[in-house]
Amino acid sequence: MSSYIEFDAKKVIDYITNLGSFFDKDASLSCYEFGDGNLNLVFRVQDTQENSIIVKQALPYARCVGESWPLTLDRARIEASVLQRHGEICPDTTAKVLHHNTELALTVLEDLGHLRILRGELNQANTFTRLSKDVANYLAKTSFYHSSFYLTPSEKKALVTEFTNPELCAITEDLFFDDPYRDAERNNFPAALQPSVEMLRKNKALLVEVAKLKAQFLNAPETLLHGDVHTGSIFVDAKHTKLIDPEFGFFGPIGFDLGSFIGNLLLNYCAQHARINALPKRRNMQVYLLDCIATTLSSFYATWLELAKTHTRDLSLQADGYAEYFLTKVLQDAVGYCGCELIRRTIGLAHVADIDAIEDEDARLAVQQRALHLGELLIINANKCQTTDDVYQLIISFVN
Ligand code: SR1
Ligand code: MG
Repeated sequence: MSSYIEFDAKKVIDYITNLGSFFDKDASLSCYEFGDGNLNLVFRVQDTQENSIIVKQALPYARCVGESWPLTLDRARIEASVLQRHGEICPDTTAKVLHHNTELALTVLEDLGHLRILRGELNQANTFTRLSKDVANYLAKTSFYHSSFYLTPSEKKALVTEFTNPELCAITEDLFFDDPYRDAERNNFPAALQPSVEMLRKNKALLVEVAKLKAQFLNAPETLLHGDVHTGSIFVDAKHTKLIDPEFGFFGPIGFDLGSFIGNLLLNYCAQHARINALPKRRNMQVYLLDCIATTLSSFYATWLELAKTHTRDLSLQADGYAEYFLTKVLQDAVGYCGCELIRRTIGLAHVADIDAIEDEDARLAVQQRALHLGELLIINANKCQTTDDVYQLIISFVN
């Protein structure tokens, strides 16, 4: 029988005290819950000497909707295991797991409270020079070392089983690929956007491309993905970039995480049209975001190709030209998933503060129209891209 119970601040303190691992024996501990995400409880436990840890517990339902949306606790095991595996490859860019209890769906993590959540920072027009290189390095290395280029077929198959994550994948399958393209109860957009949404749904070429992207998501266990690389899953400061929250992790298409990240940068790009009135300042921020996208693409590609040339263990996949062929498909997938992210964050269930916090209704609507249209254009043109430069040129030809 499961020993799961939902924790409150007092139970967290008792649990951490019993573990006896993180604070002095006689430390006076305080704890508060501050989670504002869609799914989990998040507590900070601290002593009086400025030592602190994070305790994250999965609830048996989606927090943002309530008990009417039951959700597997297994996501906590997946999240801790992805963090551990990705952390072995990229310790500097992955939040550190200090302890995990699968029965309680509870994970103790390093406290990253000295850093800031990237989404909030971009919304304040704060920029980070390391961001794109760090994220590209994380995405390239974690995806290469969990791919068939590096793992033996039997190692990979065992991991695909270990990281089977059907309930969380189902959320993405529905919210990312289905709901936005039909009348779904969970969709969320203003009535004034209805004509644009209807136009989008009538675009048959778009629906075929979305079907291909969904099929790829369902059928291509290329690597162990983070599964939810949005700008709320990244802590930053001038010297650090740390990825958190890979509870949607599973073996899926490599382009998915890359596309999600770029999609979130583009959501911010669209939002800046309404967030910053002064033109030079707005342009500077938007140029920064485009630079970030260019660097993420080129750095991801260069790192992956170098790893493929020097560390591919599968004999057939070492064939001259195969890595380049494979990466072209990854880039095309990324552009498509990027477009899907723009669309689902605009009209689906889960939005972004970048857009939703724009107070002026008309300005917000204009941004939503931009994001929707950009998403559509990227999806239907994704397959024209052969190189990272093609992807960048495609993006800058559609943003303005
Ligand atoms: C019910 S979960 C909604 C969204 O939040 C997560 O961060 C994922 O992006 C998911 O699609
Ligand atoms: Mg999350």
